[in-house]
Amino acid sequence: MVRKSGQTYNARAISGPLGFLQHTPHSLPKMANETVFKRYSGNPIITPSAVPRANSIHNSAIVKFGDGYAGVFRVDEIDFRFVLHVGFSKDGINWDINPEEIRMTPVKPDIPIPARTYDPRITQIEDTYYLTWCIDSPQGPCIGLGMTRDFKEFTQLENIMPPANRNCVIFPRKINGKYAVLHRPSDRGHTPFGDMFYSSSPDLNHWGNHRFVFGAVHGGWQSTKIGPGPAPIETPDGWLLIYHGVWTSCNGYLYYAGGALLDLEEPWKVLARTRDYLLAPTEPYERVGDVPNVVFPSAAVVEDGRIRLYYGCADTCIGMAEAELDQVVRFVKEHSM
Ligand code: BMA
Repeated sequence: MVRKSGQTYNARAISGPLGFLQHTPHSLPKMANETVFKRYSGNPIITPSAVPRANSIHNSAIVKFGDGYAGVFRVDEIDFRFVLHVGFSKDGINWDINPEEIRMTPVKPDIPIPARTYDPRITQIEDTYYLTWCIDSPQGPCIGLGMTRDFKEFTQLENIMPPANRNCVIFPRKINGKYAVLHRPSDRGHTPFGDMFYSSSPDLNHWGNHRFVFGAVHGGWQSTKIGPGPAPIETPDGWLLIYHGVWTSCNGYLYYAGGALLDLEEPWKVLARTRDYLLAPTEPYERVGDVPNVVFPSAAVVEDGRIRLYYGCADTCIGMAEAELDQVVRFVKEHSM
């Protein structure tokens, strides 16, 4: 079966338990110790072949949109410009990615249009989709803010965070009457540290009320740094946050996905946080790529009580894993440190 995006090896189509089409590769045994999240058998779902000038496509944002899905994709091009592309899908698996990069219209003429942009997250608040992403500015990485209602016209607002900050995601509703974000201050390089902070704003422009949320933990998969992943998911047990944790081995960084539950009204209060990871780089497409041994969770779509987690694989392509939302919440509580 020929797929528009993604898979290049031979695949057989079968009906999945949810009616999704699943593709079972013939030859690759699963390497993973999977707990709650199960990888989609046709992973990786999007590869650089989906975009004409892509060297890699990874760490991207996906949301429900209309009767399908929309996404903003990190594309590192063959001249190593990092740009964002919009894409659409009927089923969340097969994607049409626009070959042209997104050109945003700034609300003020002096908002700098960045040359290198990466790691977008999208949050829907009412009928508007807010985009946060990392901008490589001459003074270091900082966080940009954009908005769209239709994924055709994008408006660029004032940057949310000055340098140096590399990860930021907006909560899907106001908390105590204010917009709220989780973000991760960093340095100008590959940042061998990093803790997560909460900030809020009355207008998406002025940010304050900064609170420490949680940080790296000595020893293990989240010992070097952590950073927020997809927009937090509201549950009766708190905000479910899927985040990345990094371990420094003798051979460099490895990226994992973990989960936390944060207080609904005071999200800087951590109710639970996994000591066991949710996902580790174990599959060949997660182990081998431009940056080996990376799973980088960046989007979560919840439908009918199930989460589809989209994640960057080895800074090269995009994978997807699924789980029941209540099982993820239970796992985070039962495997909390
Ligand atoms: C982070 C970002 C990500 C990247 C990750 C792993 O600091 O640059 O874009 O995926 O490192 O390489």
